[in-house]
Amino acid sequence: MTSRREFLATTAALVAASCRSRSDAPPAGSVELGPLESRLNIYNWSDYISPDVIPGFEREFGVRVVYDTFESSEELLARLQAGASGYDLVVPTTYGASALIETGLLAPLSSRYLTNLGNIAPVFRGLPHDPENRFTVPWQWGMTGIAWRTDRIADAPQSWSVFLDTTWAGKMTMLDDLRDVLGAFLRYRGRSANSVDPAELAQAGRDAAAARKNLKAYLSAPVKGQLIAGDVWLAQLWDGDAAQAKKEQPAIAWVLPEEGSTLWIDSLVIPATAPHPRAAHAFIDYTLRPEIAAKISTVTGYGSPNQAAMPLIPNPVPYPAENDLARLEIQKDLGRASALWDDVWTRVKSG
Ligand code: N2P
Repeated sequence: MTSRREFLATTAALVAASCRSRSDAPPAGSVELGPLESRLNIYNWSDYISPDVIPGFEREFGVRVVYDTFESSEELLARLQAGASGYDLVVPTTYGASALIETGLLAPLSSRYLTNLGNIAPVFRGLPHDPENRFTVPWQWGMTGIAWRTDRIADAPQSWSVFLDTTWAGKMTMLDDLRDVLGAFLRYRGRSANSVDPAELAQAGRDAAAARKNLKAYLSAPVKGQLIAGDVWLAQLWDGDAAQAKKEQPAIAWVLPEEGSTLWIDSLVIPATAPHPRAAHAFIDYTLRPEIAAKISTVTGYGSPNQAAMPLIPNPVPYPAENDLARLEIQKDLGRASALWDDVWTRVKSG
């Protein structure tokens, strides 16, 4: 069950954010940077951009872009925590951004180069992971739920317990993501997906281990091909990736389980060691243009935090309705308890 406290915490954060931004306080930093560099190195989640955006930016700005992708928050955080990565722009999710800010791994943004920042909807500003919008510009937002093949499974899955049921054993996958997998089983037991309680986590670990026996694999974005091919019938998946798969296989649907789940906002950030910070700002500002932001969300199937882009998107993801919000939590950085989560997850995976 979602407690009233959690509901209030999520909605209060969103409401506080929209109130704060109405004062239109200028973003904190406005340092002057050097001239535009001729290179830009981007590290983003896979399938998270419209393919014409990079060539469009390269042509207009005369900057050559190297674009690499990753599949999980852990992959991104490990890369950045290992030292100078050479990346100028990366896209952490909410809790990843908090962790990077707290460990001093990000450069503050300079608002003088971000002329299109005003296009970001008030509800996506001043969020708990970056209350003064000093380090992050929201890229896409989404939710974790269940994608399934309506032509193979008649009834929509309602609950995270579907992964504990043997009916579809061997035809199911969960995300290769500890926050999503353990988070789902915490929600299933009526707990917070941000729990740091050892007993609650141990239970989530036992549930995840039981579910693992029914899974074909842990697969994140790459599961789309298997859903389309019919090798997987039911997958824990993010809403936009499910929407992308549905474009190729209309029998794919996506649902938010009744016990609730997580809502996340992934942001563009600049690592403190970025070799090309001016080009990074130019790219952020380019993607904040309504027509570019609209192209991105049209292709990714994710929600756009860019309110000026919304009318240009054919089927924009509407902001979650109040009864959905009541079931959604924003993933928080777990601080020291991350080690506990890692431990539980390692045991689940090594089964
Ligand atoms: C897009 C990945 C979604 C990001 N393929 C999950 N935070």
